[in-house]
Amino acid sequence: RHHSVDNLYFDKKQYLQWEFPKKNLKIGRILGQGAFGQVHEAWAEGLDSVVKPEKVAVKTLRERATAEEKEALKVELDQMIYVGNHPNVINLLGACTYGGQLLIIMEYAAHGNLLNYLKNKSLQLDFAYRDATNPLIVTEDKDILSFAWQIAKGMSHLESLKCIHRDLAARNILISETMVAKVSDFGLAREAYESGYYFKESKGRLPFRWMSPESLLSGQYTTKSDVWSYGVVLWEMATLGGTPYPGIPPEQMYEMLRSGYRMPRPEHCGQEM
Ligand code: ACK
Repeated sequence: RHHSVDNLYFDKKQYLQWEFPKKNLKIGRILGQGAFGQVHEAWAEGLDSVVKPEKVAVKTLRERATAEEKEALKVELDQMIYVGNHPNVINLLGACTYGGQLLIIMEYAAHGNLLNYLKNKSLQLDFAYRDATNPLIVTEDKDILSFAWQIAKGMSHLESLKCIHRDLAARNILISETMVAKVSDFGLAREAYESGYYFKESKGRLPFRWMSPESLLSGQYTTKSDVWSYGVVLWEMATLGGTPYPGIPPEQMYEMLRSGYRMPRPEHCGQEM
């Protein structure tokens, strides 16, 4: 009834097409730490016949990674190959698969993740110190409105591929040099095939505040539960990086939602929006 990509194996031929020579890759500093890996900035020489080395992001496993973690990174690469190119999704550029260490080469997002972007904007605007006589309508900000639309387009692309993200949140949206929002982090993503359902079997750390009631209750994920998470992302935008359901402990989330509780309109969100 339900399928996952867990049992996908590497199609060697499909894989060759993405192979990039490791010697043409110059790895730089760590950009961020993921659940089981790390992302470095890097320069790739000869990528797409570009003459000068192109700045890219490279995901690798931490040292002494477990077999499960190795598998998870392979699944992530599978997922990126499957999802293909879209302007609002972090695109795969290549991979190094030889020499026992898997490197995933992806496009570099110069402005980092959306959550940090929002928090910086909040500081710049002196957001917390605004008073009622000088109201600020965050949802009238062109960049923020545009991000909301672009994330929707990226997610719509995933839906068209029957791909469920399962961890959509501002921290998993990256902003490119040219201010394009890109959905990233397919670590948790799963294809749903015909049924449109995915049931999570094992318990990892879960993004409770972004999860729909049915995901919280029974681990059921669909495109519709991604839409719920998208709503929470809109709330993160309207609050310039606030933590959803402030003051509510995660273990009370399900009960609150079940009893009908929903977050109120954020103060700086326009009425119309
Ligand atoms: O904004 P950050 O600190 O920078 O949060 C994430 C972090 O790694 C963990 O995923 C950085 N990161 C990940 N992928 C990319 C990318 N493609 N381009 C730039 N930075 C990235 C990001």
